[in-house]
Amino acid sequence: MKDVILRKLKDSKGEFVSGEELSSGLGVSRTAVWKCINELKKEGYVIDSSSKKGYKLSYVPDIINPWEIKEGLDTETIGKSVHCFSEVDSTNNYAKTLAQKGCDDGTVVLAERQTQGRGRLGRSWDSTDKKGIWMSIVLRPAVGLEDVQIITLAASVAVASALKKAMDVNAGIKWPNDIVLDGKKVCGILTEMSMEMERVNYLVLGIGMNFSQQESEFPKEIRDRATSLGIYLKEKHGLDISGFRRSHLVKTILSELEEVYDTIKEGKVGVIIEEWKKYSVTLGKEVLINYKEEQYIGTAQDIDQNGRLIVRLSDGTVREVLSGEVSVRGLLGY
Ligand code: BTX
Repeated sequence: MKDVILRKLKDSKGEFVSGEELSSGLGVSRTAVWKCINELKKEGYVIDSSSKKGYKLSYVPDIINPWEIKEGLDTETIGKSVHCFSEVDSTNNYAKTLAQKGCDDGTVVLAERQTQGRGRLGRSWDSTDKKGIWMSIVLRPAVGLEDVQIITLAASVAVASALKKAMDVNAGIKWPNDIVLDGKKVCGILTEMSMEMERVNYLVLGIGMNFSQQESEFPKEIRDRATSLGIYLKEKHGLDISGFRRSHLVKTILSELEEVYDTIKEGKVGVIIEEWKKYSVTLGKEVLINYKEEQYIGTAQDIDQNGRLIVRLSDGTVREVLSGEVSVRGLLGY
């Protein structure tokens, strides 16, 4: 019922809607409407009440809930089912539980805060309350293990392209899928999967986007490497992040993700690779590769059709590097 009331208030575009109209339209009492209005107010919506005129929505907060995400979402698969929480341990964990229970392809899980946000290779992901987009998407592509890396690269293309479309931000991609702004990480992507008979049963794409943190809100040890859209927009363009909505960026990411997902389903992997290269800040750069006990320096030359990074070492040998097993660091920042 809350979503219907919100819809009506939004549709009235800043005009009052009478309590009578809301209650008769919904077939509920005016007290029930009043209770809903109070719940919306508690969530941060600013709603003016007048005993004569009714209710008027005057401010929509930057909150993550299924109504804000689904409103105007132009996708067919991704985001048809959206689960939002104020707190979870990790949205990837929750998404995995849903996937194991058989949820639909494209199911989305979002949380305002993660208590145990995870990065790759067992690392942790700082997920401050209401300051970022902590989101996981369940995908059920009909592919084998060899295509998983491409899907991960495609996700980073979708995020970079969404940043451009929604916020006019030019982000780069550090192989395989860190999204960076001026050499600092603004977003990380963690792909986890379940395999069955050598086919992908499901994938969980975890996307962590720093939105409005101040520098002091990042843990000390990552301050020199992490940034948020808020820090970047302020420094670069003198813009305040409060003029942007996380929900708008989420919708744009989901829409871009559906586009690259469709491209992969059509078998056009080359298109994804070319797009990825446009955003790459790794290719052509010297990189330091950490693989188990081994460390080597080389030049990142290309990525192949499976998304492996092609690195030429100083002695001329060429190595194909798969993500997941290595850490790659640019010698000059990212
Ligand atoms: P990663 O292993 O590439 O990055 C993790 C490393 O990045 C950490 O070791 C730390 O140095 C640094 N770091 C930690 N938190 C942040 C942050 N907020 N911003 C910038 N740098 C940071 C990248 O892993 C993949 C991260 C995926 C996160 C999403 S959030 C939704 C989903 N749920 C979940 O538990 N993980 C994913």
